[in-house]
Amino acid sequence: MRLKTSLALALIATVMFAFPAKGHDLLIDIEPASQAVLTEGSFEAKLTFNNPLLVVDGETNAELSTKLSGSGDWVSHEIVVMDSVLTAQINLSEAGDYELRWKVVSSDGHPITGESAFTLELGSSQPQDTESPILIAPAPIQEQGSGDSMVGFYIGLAMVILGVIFAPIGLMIRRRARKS
Ligand SMILES: [Cu+2]
Repeated sequence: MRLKTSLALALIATVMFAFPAKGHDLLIDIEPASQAVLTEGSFEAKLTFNNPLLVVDGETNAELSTKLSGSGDWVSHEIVVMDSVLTAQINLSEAGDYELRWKVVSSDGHPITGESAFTLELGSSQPQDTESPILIAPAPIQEQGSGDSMVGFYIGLAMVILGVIFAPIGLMIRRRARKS
């Protein structure tokens, strides 16, 4: 009975390892483009991935932050994740070279990160605040069904772990039984 269980778990583990690996999702497009020169401090950053990002119960675990070079402070921005697109409304008042850093959870459940850079050039002739920035309220986006797939993912993961732990124990018990 115990042997059957461990064999079943080992089989599940094998199947899980044989079929999943599609690899992490990839960033396929980023706005502003790497090394872009912007003239407006208020803009929308848009990152497009090759797969819908993982959102569990409205929780994206995604982050996007910028840092003015020379200053040590990373500023994180409000983000919205919609399927495979992450958008962030960015409002910067200081000109200069910026680093951009992002983190998302890939559809396979793994966090992936990346960096980019852009330059903000603000003209001194006219104040930048005349144009009202379009603010997008960060509405909680719920992906229906992703919760179910995560439950499946965790059950699968638990089974793999159980299989890894119990399969050798099962074998040991079998060997000992054979010896005695
Ligand atoms: Cu992955």
